[in-house]
Amino acid sequence: MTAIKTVHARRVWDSRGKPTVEAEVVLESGALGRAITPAGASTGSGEARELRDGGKPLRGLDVSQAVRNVIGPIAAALRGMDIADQASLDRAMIELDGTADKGKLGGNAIVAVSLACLHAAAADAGVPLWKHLAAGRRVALPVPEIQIYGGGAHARARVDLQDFMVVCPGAGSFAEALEMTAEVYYAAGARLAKKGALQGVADEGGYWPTFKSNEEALSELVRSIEDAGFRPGKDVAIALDVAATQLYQGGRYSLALENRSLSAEQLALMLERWVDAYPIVSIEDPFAETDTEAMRAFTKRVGHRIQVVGDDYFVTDAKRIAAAAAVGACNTVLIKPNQIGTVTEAYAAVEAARKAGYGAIVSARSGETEDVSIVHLAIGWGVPQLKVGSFSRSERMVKWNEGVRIEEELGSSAQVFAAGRLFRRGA
Ligand code: 2PG
Ligand code: MG
Repeated sequence: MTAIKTVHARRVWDSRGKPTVEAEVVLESGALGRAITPAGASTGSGEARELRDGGKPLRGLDVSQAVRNVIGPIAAALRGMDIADQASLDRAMIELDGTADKGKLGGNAIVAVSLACLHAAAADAGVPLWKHLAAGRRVALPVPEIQIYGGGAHARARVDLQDFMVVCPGAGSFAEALEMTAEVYYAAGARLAKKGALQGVADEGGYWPTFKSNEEALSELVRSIEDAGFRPGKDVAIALDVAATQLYQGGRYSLALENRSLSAEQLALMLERWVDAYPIVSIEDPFAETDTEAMRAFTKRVGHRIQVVGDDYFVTDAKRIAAAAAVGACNTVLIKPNQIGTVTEAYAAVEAARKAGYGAIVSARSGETEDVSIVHLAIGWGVPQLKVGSFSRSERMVKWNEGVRIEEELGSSAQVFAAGRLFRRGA
């Protein structure tokens, strides 16, 4: 056994310039693990609670109490414990916190320590984190889901839908998927600039467009795929994150850009029409986190043709996944460690998805850093897809580049890249 010697934390800054928690775990062997907590903008109400200081400085967003909670009570509880026993480490923090939403110590304090422990265990074993998690199993690179236009809470709702993304069913490798996406990203930027509709980039590095309707984003994305020399749907397909919890007001879905509000049924019909008309292979959070009936009905209608992904709807909670599976709501789960707060619980969500026969996507948050843990989690846990935002800004590129390195290291020992199998659409 290797025991934990010290647990330390400090305030660092995320990609929106907001304070966040970095944790560092040092072992008796001298091995070190470090991790930084990310932050969402379109958050589910069931997420582990971020502890922020409130008050005037830094608009209330400082994390000094969360940092003190790591340096004080969390460090005292974990000191001397076995780094190889992640479940016990996480359980110790959950019990020390004692609340349902981790709000006493802060989900942002706990998840940084949980991930830092995992990194320390891998460092102690002298292997990269993905390898430590894979424990001898053959692994594959995840299929990237990459944003081209950003909207919703990441671009002041300039378009109502949050993420217009691409996946590359025509790619034979992770590296090739990135190369194809780069071509589409450049082509999309060039089209927007020509139209005078390019306002900059949104929080996750996708273009911040001034489209007249949400559907215009879809038709422009199809043209961008063609401009880049690819066949829409065959080589490169579209994935959406509606992030519909953000649009939900008084039981209806508000599309502010188009000045209209839709019932769940009308929204379902619109999305279904889009699935017919555009090469869409995945839709995330098509309805609000509380709208199980709409999720269930929509999955029944289109779930055999496309991925229906739950993000705010599941908040990486194994119990919610099992409950949704029992009624047939969604068929794929987004996995974000900071939504649930510990590595052990995030992995339980991966297992719950597997048990339900659901797909899974490990995902970054809109507020990110240079931390690359999620790339290793996706590979080591055998999760077949990875969502990291767009193809610009280094807090995104650092993760894509980490995947490039791991794919190179794996060489021919990697399992087959699954993009074609996952996303080749008959229609
Ligand atoms: C999402 C994420 C990432 P946020 O909704 O899937 O795109 O956004 O981190 O703001 O919740
Ligand atoms: Mg989402």
